[in-house]
Amino acid sequence: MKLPSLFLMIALAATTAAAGPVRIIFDTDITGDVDDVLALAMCHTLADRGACELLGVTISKDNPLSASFVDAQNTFYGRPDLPIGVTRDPAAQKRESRFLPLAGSTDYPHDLLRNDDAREAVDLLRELLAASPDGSVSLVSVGIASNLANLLKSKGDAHSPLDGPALIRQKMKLLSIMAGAFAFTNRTNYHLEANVINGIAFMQTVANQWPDEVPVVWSGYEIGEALPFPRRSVAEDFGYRTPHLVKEAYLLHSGPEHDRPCWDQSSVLYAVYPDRGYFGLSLNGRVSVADDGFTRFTPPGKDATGRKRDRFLTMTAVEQARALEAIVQLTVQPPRSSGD
Ligand SMILES: [Ca+2]
Repeated sequence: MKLPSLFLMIALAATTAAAGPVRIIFDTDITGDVDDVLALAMCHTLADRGACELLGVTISKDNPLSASFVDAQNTFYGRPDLPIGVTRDPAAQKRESRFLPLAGSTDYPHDLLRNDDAREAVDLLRELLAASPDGSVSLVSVGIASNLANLLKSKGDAHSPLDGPALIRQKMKLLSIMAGAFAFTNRTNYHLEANVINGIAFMQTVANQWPDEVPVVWSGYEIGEALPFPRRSVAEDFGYRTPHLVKEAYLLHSGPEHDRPCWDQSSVLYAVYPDRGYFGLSLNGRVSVADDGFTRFTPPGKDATGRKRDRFLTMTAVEQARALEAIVQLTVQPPRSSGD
């Protein structure tokens, strides 16, 4: 009995060490579309519930109000000191926003007011990864891939002697990325998705250079498109606080008569609850990004490299209903600090 028990204890200890709350970094292009705001709300809720640890937020597009808005939202959700990094890559898309000016409202006090005062995104990513246990970090990417590409190109520094790919290989367990399209959607089987076409070279760098050892799960356009956030929840479920930053942002972007698809929220939900039956997964294979931005999935056996790093999300009708309701409830849940 003694020997099997010891083995069991060691096995359990190993499982427990790997099974703590997933450590999340949220990489967002929070500018044009509002699903990033709802996805960030979900990240805070999931952290409030102890389902994940939220390490920081990095921003992949260029708008002078992006860091200030994210700090306002983090403060609103009780995390005023959550680190924020912004891209300073001149090739990153500049983008106007209907809702980022809310950062200037006195309704949402916070102390990071200028992007210049935020961290540089790749420096922050490297610091957060270097300080994390091996194999513990899931990166949720819901915008263009400027920060991911620049992380891949990064060299050893004060945070870690490892270069980008080696640091990713050592510290990360998953890349959960909203990008591309992997089914007939938007009336075509050749949908060119925004997170790819607004920075094709960045996404090609990720597809070509991301380490084989760290799985990549792609949420294609078709997944979020099938998850419409209900306008009734926007109207009725944020009433615990007035005004409400998420509700105001949603209404400024989409108005009251639109059910905005939950593209970005799908990648958050999968990263934190990969095995709860919200989504199915394709076979393991390989995603490549063509020069026009089309994402092509090649199944195993048909890929000359034989590499199996990539899968994409699928959804049955049952999974769709469960995923949407989970996303809605995680988005509208009041912050833990609410009512203090
Ligand atoms: Ca986005």
